[in-house]
Amino acid sequence: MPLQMIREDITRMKTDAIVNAANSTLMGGGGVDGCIHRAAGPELQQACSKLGGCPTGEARITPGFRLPCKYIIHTVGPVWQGGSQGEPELLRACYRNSLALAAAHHCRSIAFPLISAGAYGYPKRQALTIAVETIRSVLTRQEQDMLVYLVLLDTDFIAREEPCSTELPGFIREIRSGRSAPVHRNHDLPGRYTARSCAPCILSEEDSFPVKGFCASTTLNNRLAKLDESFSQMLLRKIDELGISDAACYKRANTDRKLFSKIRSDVHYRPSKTTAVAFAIALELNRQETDELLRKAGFALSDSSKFDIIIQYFISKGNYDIFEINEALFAFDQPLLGSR
Ligand code: AR6
Repeated sequence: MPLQMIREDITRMKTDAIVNAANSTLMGGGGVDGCIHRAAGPELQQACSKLGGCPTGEARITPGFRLPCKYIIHTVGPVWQGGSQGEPELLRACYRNSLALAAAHHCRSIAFPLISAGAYGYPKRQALTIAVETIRSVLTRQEQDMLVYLVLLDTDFIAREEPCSTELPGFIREIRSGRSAPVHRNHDLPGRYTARSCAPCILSEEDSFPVKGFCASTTLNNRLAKLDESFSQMLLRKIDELGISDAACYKRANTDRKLFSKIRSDVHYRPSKTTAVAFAIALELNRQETDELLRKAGFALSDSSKFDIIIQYFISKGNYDIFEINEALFAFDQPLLGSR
């Protein structure tokens, strides 16, 4: 049950369920509630009027009507009153109860807005932390796989208030200007372009034989017969060494069972770069091991991409919290780690 953040109007989400930040009458209002009622059509208000309201922290469900989702889950967030009136617990209850209702209706995907972070005045950074922590605690416990989206319209506050935000832009700039070299650089690459290695290789008749029209040397065939450990082999070896379960690993990687089964059953599985990095983070690999795992999937971390630098930054800090990393990637408009 992975968690992804996305910039989108929630009414456009094609998930099984979307969540509405409603008020306790459930009869519609402004903000995301207004958008959802307008897009779903008047049938939604008729359905809501039969529900008899909803107390703060609880959740109710209706069909999606004219929206692309099957269900709308209506939850009522707390009004921010300074934080000492039980607001955090009520906000957590909104996410927990909405996820439980979605699971009870066999939803495989759900999209949340940032509940209470608009008209109800909850400080956005705190609301985001509660959302991420609560969703992640449910997803680590839940057996059933569900894809959870956190839909954020205004994302400036993440870049402004992110703990890493003061350091990360500097880190990116320093690497770009070459002023700092915080990452291990491999200087001992074999001298592939020496005169000797460039000399043409003349094969004798016995040395070569045709493979599908191509004449491969025995040396090449020997090399091909002795392929190094693959990405999936290294991943599974590391899981064994750490003594963690497959499920613990794919959850830490923000991916799901389906993807992991593919990797497990295909020794030559070629992951996307975000998946390969997600597993390096899940296994808490150091920089050298991360490079090794990525190389096996045909990738590298360079100093020329924001994505790569953000990953390097978190690894150099020993911070393997995939959700924090994703918040930073999201704030810098980079692809997120894990499944989507
Ligand atoms: N898609 C995604 N997120 C949105 C959208 C959208 N279309 N529109 C707004 N947001 P709010 P609350 C974000 O005020 O604070 C209503 O009147 C918005 O940027 O909708 O829980 C209800 O009837 C913000 O981050 O909900 C209640 O009376 C977040 O959704 C009251 O407001 C929540 O903002 C509920 O207030």
